[in-house]
Amino acid sequence: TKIGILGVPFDKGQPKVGVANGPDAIRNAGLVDQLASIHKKINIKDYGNVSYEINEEIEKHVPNMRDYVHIASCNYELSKNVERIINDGRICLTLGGDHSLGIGTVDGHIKAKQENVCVLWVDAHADLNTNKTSSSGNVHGMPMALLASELSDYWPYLPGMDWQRPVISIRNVAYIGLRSVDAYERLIIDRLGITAFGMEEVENYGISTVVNMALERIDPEARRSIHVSFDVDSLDSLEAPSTGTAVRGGLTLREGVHIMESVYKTGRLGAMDLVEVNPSIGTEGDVKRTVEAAIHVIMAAFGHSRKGLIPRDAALP
Ligand code: DIR
Ligand code: MN
Ligand code: MN
Ligand code: MN
Repeated sequence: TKIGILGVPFDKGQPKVGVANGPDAIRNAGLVDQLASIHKKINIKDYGNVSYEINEEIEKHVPNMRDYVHIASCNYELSKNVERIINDGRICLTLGGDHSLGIGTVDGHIKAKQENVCVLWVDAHADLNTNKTSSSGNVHGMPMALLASELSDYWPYLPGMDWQRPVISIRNVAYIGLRSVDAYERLIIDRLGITAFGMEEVENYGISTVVNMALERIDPEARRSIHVSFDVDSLDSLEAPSTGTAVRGGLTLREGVHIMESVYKTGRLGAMDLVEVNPSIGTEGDVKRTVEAAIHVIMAAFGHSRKGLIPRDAALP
């Protein structure tokens, strides 16, 4: 397994300070060493943090999209970085930052894999608002609506976003963990028949069946590269309190780990985002618990086994 880590210290998709320090909080807790300990053959390269310059040519304002110029400029750089890391033969692990960065990571993945991608969006929220339906104007509530080809007619012309093509069909997208969905988001999910497993489905079927059904629906032939965009607020707020829009009644850490173990077993993980860890929210203990939860989820994605792994060159000492 070859992994490329990319930090995105970006916080302009939502109003709370601190989420830009998510990537370094996760690194400082020992992410690279822990990943390296999974097995000897794992090869990790940390590409550092993405930086971007404001594109001065972009029209400054799009109605009801806060900090639009930053969003467009950062995601442009991010998409190019993700595309390059995947083309280097690595699974791209992006550490956020707020979830508006999903615009760039999914775009870069799609470009690298010539559209042969499906998306698992693990989140308490659907992130499916347009600038017309959003009541907050926060772009971290909009990335899925920007990515979905079926919704392109609902957007105005977005200056400086012309690179964001091609977009993904909503048929290749599934949600897991939903429990805070706005009225228009629900309307879109129902009208378009989007595969959406909220908490009730997790209760009814169990997490194992839910992940398998989700993957089957978005990639029936089991041949697409899988993009997991994991918002840490999908986890229950007891497991991951240090996040900007925590919602109670969420996934347990075990369920989060189970999702990623199942994805790992497919052998088709192409990119993963771990977003919305905000080290400025909560006590020191809250932050530690949230960062540890994030690392457990990431470790499962790259082959850490709760059963234990036999050494590859297995000979008894
Ligand atoms: C809400 C909250 N649906 C919005 N979204 C969040 O502002 O659009 N997304 N928190 O992560
Ligand atoms: Mn989100
Ligand atoms: Mn969320
Ligand atoms: Mn968010």
